[in-house]
Amino acid sequence: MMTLIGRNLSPYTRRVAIAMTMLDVPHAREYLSVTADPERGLEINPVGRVPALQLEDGDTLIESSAILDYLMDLVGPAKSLIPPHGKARRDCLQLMAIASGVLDKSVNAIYEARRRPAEKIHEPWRQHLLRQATGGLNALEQRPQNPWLQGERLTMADITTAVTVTFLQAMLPEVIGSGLYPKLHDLTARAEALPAFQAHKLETP
Ligand SMILES: N[C@@H](CCC(=O)N[C@@H](CS)C(=O)NCC(=O)O)C(=O)O
Repeated sequence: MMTLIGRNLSPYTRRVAIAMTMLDVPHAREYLSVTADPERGLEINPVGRVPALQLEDGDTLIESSAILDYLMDLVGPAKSLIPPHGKARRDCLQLMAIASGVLDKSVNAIYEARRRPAEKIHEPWRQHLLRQATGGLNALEQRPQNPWLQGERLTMADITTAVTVTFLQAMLPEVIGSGLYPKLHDLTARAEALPAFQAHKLETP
């Protein structure tokens, strides 16, 4: 059986866990914190990050987008949560890139504030990162929802957006403020009510 490595505190790991449950891909789980166990992080991933997906043939995949690409290929085009062709595929990958870009900037802003001694935090840089995260959130908020970002079928664009918003609500509430992104909050509430999201709730540190 495959093993997904990483905790649900990691939104990148969480989006893979949710997709695996939605797609009924059997898997075990190793709830690794690379902060607590950096040696194990480097064992499973040359750059020491989660998620990683250990396959039955002994290979280990890293990088959530590459792991998702593998999983979508495995389940085939009819079940895939990333549309297989054309404009819908391009659109899905772009929406995922915006949402994961928001995550990258937000995670870096959190590291800037929490991983440095107080006198070494460079507030202008943290603000720059938060402005970039806000740019991505504004772009996602403008996107119509019918009822999902790509129409009637939920895709990885929705999963990535919802895990991002939930992560920000817990970790950077000042950025996602409840009145600021009504459509994103609505989409996230609908997604978080789904059984696959409930099965992999965000952990808090
Ligand atoms: N682009 C990567 C990002 C993964 C990532 O940054 N994971 C974080 C957890 S949220 C991590 O392992 N951080 C530890 C570190 O970078 O030292 C992906 O999508 O898999």
